[in-house]
Amino acid sequence: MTRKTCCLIGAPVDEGAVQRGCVMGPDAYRTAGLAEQLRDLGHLVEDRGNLSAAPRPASHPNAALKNLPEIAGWVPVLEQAAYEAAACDMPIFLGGNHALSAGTVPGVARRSAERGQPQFVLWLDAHPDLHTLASTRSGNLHGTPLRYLIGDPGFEDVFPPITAPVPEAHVCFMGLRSVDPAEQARLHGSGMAVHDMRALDERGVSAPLLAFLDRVKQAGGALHVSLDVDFLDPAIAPAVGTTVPGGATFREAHLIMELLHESGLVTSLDLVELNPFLDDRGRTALLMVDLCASLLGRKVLDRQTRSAA
Ligand code: 4U7
Ligand code: MN
Ligand code: MN
Ligand code: MN
Repeated sequence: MTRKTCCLIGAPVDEGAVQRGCVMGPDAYRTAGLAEQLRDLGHLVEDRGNLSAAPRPASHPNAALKNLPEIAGWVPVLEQAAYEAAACDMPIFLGGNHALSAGTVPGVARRSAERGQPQFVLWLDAHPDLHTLASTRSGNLHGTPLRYLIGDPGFEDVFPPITAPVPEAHVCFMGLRSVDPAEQARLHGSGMAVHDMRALDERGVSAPLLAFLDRVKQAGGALHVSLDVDFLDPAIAPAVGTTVPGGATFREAHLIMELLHESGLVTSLDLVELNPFLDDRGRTALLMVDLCASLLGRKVLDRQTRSAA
């Protein structure tokens, strides 16, 4: 197995979600043994500690928006940190709520653009997070990062202009099961690959994922994976503010990680939305660490042994 340098970057973004507590996410992953698991797999692990950001003055006519100055402060800090971390084989951003991807994805995409590599994004989530600042009804900014990172208008003067927007045709969603009307309107007729839970029920996870991975490979692309805890069924992953029933099972999620590992295409990863305050004896943190280990090469049997058996 190829040994990688994995860089852990804590992004304790708490503002922007329904419920406070994601601030504890990075430390919960550390407590759950993320670094140790990755080292056991033979990787080098550099824990770069946690980032912090001061709020920046920001305003917008949508009165529902919550914590706009806090997130406006986080986004450029995360973008720069992600750009720097992308020099590492495998930057792993430990959230923090999903608003952080408005910084991490543009940051890694800027690095990919410099390398001449097209950037792709796999969004594993119950939600598409495709609101603009104007369309969000809840005002929770963790529902907006994807819309910003594909370079759509509506974020001017709040978040920085994006150097390397991810083309919408390079985005793949898996696990959707809660989509607001404004998001549905943006998805309709877009070039984004949309695999909602129904599609996964009908086709399984492997065919849609392999089709997307093939496109990434053909393009010589870099692949960022953004894993929202609520992608998983709340019965196995209760530590999240936005539980939606009918999520991915333990095996569906692991199979995705195993296929991602085998593809060798993943270049960066967000682990987002873990709210340790809502966890049950650490089980969600442990499951997320387990999934991360599968993405980085843990398997029960190697291929040859499996097929010979
Ligand atoms: B997450 C929601 F209305 N769409 O805008 C909203 F359903 O990062 C949820 O995926 C957003 O957890 C969820 O508040 C954001 C809601
Ligand atoms: Mn999300
Ligand atoms: Mn979600
Ligand atoms: Mn959420």
